[in-house]
Amino acid sequence: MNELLTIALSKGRIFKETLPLLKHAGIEPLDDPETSRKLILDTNRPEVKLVIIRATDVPTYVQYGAADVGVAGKDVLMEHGGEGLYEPLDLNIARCRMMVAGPASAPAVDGRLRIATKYVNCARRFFAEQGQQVEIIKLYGSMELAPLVGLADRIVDLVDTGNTLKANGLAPLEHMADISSRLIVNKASMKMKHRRVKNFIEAMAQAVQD
Ligand code: PRT
Ligand code: MG
Repeated sequence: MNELLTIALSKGRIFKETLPLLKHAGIEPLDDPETSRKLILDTNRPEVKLVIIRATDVPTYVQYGAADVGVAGKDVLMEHGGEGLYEPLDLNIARCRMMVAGPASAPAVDGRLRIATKYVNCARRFFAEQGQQVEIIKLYGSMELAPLVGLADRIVDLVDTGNTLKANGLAPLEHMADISSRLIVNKASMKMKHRRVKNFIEAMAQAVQD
């Protein structure tokens, strides 16, 4: 008998970059999430399902066992905290850096810096370690806009090519973390479906190597 394995994935770059790894592991979705409205996708393997959710929700689904495994950016995992999860494998995809950025001609700010970000926990931790007093403003997107309109002195955001920063007159100021996507596993699934989950991790590890 084959146990069901549910894999949580987000649309966009994580889905696109995970697809070849899944294929290498013998798993191919029967629908394309970019065109299908289905949130649960069947695969060529009857016992393997994909659930398609927002990137920031992936750790939550896996933490509560709504999915056995998932793929999430290290940024999302650092912000979530990783409770209830194992993180057995770096998939080496969707790579970028988490950085502090600000106006290219960064004016010195006296007093508390205002930091706009969706990564409030990461930002709080980082500036606390630096002994720097900051005020953090939570945003859900377009962080690059905040310094341009006087909402914040700096942002904490992901940077890949740096083109988005540059196009908005911003520059990277401090490197916080190297980011890539990780395979995450629900702790109960790791015990209860041990062989199934272990086989999947090994197949994905092999796919990353090849
Ligand atoms: O977009 P949506 O709000 O639905 O969700 P999301 O932004 O969480 O998902 P998605 O698919 O955009 O990102 C998923 C994951 O991809 C992130 O959690 C990261 O782990 C990873 N990743 C890798 C990136 C980037 N590279 C990246 N460059 N995520 C976002 N960006 C953005 C960045 O925020 C900035 O706006 O791209 C812009 C910078 O790119 P450059 O090349 O101009 O520097
Ligand atoms: Mg995005």
